[in-house]
Amino acid sequence: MKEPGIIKSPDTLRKNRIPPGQHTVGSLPVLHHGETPQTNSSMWAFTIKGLVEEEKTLDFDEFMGFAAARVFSDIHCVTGWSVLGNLWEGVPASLIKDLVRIRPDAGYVIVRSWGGFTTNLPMEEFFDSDVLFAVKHNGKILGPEHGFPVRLVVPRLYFWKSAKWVEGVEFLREDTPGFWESRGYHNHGDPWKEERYGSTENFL
Ligand SMILES: Nc1nc2c(c(=O)[nH]1)N[C@H]1C(S)=C(S)[C@@H](COP(=O)(O)O)O[C@H]1N2
Ligand SMILES: [Mo]
Repeated sequence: MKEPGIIKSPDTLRKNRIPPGQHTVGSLPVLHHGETPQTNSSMWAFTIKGLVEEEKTLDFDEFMGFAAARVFSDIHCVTGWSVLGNLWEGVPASLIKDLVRIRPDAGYVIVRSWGGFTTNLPMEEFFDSDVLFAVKHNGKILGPEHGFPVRLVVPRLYFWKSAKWVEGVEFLREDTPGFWESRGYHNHGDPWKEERYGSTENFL
């Protein structure tokens, strides 16, 4: 099969690629809340639900049949480290538009991961051309600690939006804060605007 062309996330074309308050590190740290799940691809399924005409669940082989995106991106963790120049391979988020009919009143997406982790995005940003469900990082299958078998990658926002061990997406009318977003992190998370932490209104 022909390799897909590489989509360069727009932030990798900046002259200065390091956002304010960040420093670069050489290799990708491991960071998450809770334990690394012992998942495998035969147990894995991906569900698209919420404001869609018909909910849909795909198994790993069905999902992988759509793997046709390569994205070059930088990573910025809200805790301060950045990793420049990552190559991701997987399924473009925009493919979901071909798999289900999204209702016109949908405006937001919540991404759900194994173990209950969630993160929220405006639908428009979820469908940006550089957002993908990655199965490979720098040419290698994801390690268990980095989200195997499938993780989301949202290159233009802080890395907490890049949910590991992702199991589905839900389309919503109202924006609904995810795991970190309801624990004090910014609802949006643009590293170039230093949208690190939210207003106190976000704290329960
Ligand atoms: N399921 C899940 N995904 C997650 C997290 C998490 O706690 N659970 N943490 C996020 C945060 S804060 C970061 S910085 C990145 C770290 O990814 P890495 O361990 O592959 O470097 O995963 C993100 N995705
Ligand atoms: Mo993070």
